[in-house]
Amino acid sequence: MSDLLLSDDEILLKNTVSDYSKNELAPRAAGYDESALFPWDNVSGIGDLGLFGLTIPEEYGGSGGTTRQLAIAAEEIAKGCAATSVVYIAHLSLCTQFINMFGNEEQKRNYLPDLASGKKIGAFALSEPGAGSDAAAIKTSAVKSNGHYVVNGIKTWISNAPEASILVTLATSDTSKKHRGIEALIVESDTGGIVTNQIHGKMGVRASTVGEIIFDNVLVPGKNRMGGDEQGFGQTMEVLNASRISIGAQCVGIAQAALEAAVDYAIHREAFGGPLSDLQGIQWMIAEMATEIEAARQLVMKSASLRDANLPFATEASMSKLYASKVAMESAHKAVQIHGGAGYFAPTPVERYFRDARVTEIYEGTSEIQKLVIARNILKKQG
Ligand code: COS
Repeated sequence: MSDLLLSDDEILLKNTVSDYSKNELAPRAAGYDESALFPWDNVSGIGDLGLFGLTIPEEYGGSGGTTRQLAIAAEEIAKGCAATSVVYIAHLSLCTQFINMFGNEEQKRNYLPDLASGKKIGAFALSEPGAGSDAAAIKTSAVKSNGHYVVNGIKTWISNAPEASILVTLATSDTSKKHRGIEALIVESDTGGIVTNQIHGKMGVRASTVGEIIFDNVLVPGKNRMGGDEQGFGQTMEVLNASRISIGAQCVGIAQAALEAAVDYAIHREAFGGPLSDLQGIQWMIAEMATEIEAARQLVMKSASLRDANLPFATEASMSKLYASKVAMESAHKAVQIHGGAGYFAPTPVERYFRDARVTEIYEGTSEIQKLVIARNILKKQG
């Protein structure tokens, strides 16, 4: 990112997170990829840097930062360890931000400080076996009874679920109302009736643990519902709109790591009597990667700036995620190509970047859902 476009505070943040990512996250990334264990030491380091509370107001234990700052931190974390950036984004951009955006004063005071410090891990429980892209089709039920909601159902592919203490959970009080019957509940994961099973076998971002959560007659206090009755779907859309900026930034981080690995390899690998970097075919790939990464970064920062300025940003956020995930995938693809046979094997990081990038076209709204959001917004404006 050109320093001309960042404020002094943003440059300081970028340099701080970049140093931490290079010195601490990157050296551990291959080990975490192999073990697929939750990266507790990375989480603790990110907590020490105060990054879990970046966009949370100071009165609730955060640092009151901007969406731009979050994008800068997410990119730098992802550059060192994409899996850790998934943990970070699921925790902050989805769970913690949901409570920050839609919780009442009591809910914020109760839950935000421990989330903003990283003392407690948060997760966002939306997807179900029968409801992924079609979020309004969730079946997990929340039935009002004696001041509580009785929650029953199954959530799946929930990032951070095995470690999370706080679950922002979407459940329906009336399936016939579709998206108009959905409640957003703050659920403590040690409540009776909750069983979490880790799901193994991920292609990439393997240290970002994922789980299935089974709710069996779970009693959630009525006061833990956010906003008014049945407002959960609109709230979810707003949280996802904002979080797609963080995912765009994560994609830029993965792509940048792939570019840097490819450049390093091209300079040091000899072929046809000189370094690979002398070959025009390699130079063109590097030029394309660098150009597309910079374009993706600027799109991410534009969406973040719009959000910080309280201007409509949902179209640009979906564009950021759509484009940056494509750039992450294509940059990782080119980085493997530049490495040739070596790039297909684990000792080079590029095969990991290739696997890590793939999910960015799927989670927090597939590329097809981003296109749907973008097209609907454009058509609505001109309709
Ligand atoms: N931002 C704000 N509001 C939105 C919105 C968006 N991006 N998309 C839809 N809405 C609102 C609509 O304005 C409508 O509001 P009203 O009830 O006031 O009219 C409501 O939500 C329902 O919208 P719509 O009829 O378009 O719903 P659909 O079911 O056709 O489509 C999509 C909704 C597909 C956009 C939604 O289900 C979605 O985003 N799916 C992806 C979910 C996802 O990202 N999952 C990843 C798991 S979380 S890691």
